[in-house]
Amino acid sequence: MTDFKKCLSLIVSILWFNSLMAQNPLIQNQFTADPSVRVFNGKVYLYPSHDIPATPGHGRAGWFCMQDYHVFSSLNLTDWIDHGVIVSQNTVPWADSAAYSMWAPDCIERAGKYYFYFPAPAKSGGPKGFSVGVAIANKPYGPFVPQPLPIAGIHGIDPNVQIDKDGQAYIYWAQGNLYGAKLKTNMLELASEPVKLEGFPDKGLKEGPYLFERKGIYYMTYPHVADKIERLEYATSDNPLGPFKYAGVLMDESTSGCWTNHQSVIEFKNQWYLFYHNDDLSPNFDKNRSVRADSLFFNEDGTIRKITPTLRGVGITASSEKIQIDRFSAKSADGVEIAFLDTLNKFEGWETIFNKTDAWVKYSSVFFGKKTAGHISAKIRSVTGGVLLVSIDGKPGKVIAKLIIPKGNNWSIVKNALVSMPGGVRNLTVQLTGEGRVEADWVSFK
Ligand code: FUB
Repeated sequence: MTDFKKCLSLIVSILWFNSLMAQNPLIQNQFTADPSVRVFNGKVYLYPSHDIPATPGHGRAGWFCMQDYHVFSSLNLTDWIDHGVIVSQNTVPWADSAAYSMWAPDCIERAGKYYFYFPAPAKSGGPKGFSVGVAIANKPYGPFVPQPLPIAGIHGIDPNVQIDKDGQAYIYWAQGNLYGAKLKTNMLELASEPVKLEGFPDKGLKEGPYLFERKGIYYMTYPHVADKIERLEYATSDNPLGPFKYAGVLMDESTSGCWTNHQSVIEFKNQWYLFYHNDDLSPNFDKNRSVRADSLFFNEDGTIRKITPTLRGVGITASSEKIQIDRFSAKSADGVEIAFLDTLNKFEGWETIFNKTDAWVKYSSVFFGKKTAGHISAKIRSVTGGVLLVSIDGKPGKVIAKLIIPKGNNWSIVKNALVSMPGGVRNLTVQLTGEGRVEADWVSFK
């Protein structure tokens, strides 16, 4: 495809589908969990589970409730396009359409076809527990055609498929422990007897296997209940089916208490990333989860540095977008609160509340165009009135704008000329000067 056609197809897809921009969590207009992320043809595709709240007659209250899968794509890890539903419990011939248990999926490409793997309980008369099905498409975003039957020989959840350098495909899944087998080249049938993978901690639930290879080392990543809730760990091997050797913790247990976590790892444009989930948009019910991403780094010896979850996440934010400073990279020790804009509709997102002199938040990696003059605008309110200083490259750094917020109870858009318009990718700091209480939804530069 020529560059012009690629550009046109991106514009068309942005107009036709839902375009979303977010830091962490990545998708903020619906719940997403169990991210399996792939790079296909230079684009990042996110295949998550789709949590929904159970309602009478639809799913079990207080438990996971999932009836379908969406796929999302991104060229830059900041802007995501929702391509809509690709597989639903109502369209899989063998699946129980009343189960609401379309758990963690995966997708892989082979010879120009895309194979989407998903666990689900079968209709009555079929195998008990979870089976794993496959749906096939010619494009990463579908349309996907579900196969008439699940894969024979697999009973469990959280399928993960990898194709090794020699072309051999492997499928992994979980059933308390982690299991694996070879797949035939049709990607639909097992080519070897399933084996229980060895080398992981004996005690505690393990699920969500996700294998990747780097420099000849096979990394098996997985959530594990080492204590009370899941944390992310990894083990390594020189063979896709092990035995593996426990290598450490990728991410500690969620500080908000989300019981599950679930991960995938990709390299995109020479940077490695961990995708995982937490309960950001549903802090009181951890079965309605949201997908996040953070950068992942290897040590010289091939071990992975433990990842600290951030709100800022990954990717570069254009200065002309609404910059959600509540997804900060750093903040002052006190004087900053983050709150939902509307506790009855958490999909509205968050606001930053500055309530102490000199309180600040830093938001990294904002891309400024090459203009030499411009304006800042911000959605803001302040019951006391107050002044925010906006600076780059430090705290306070070089001040580029001052926002004088009049006293009032309502949100308004406050606008001011910039002292100077920076260029390139810069780190932004927003700081309260003097006394007062100022609430900010976003800031933007034009
Ligand atoms: O999303 C349902 C289940 O929760 C997944 O299959 C597990 O990995 C856990 O995240």
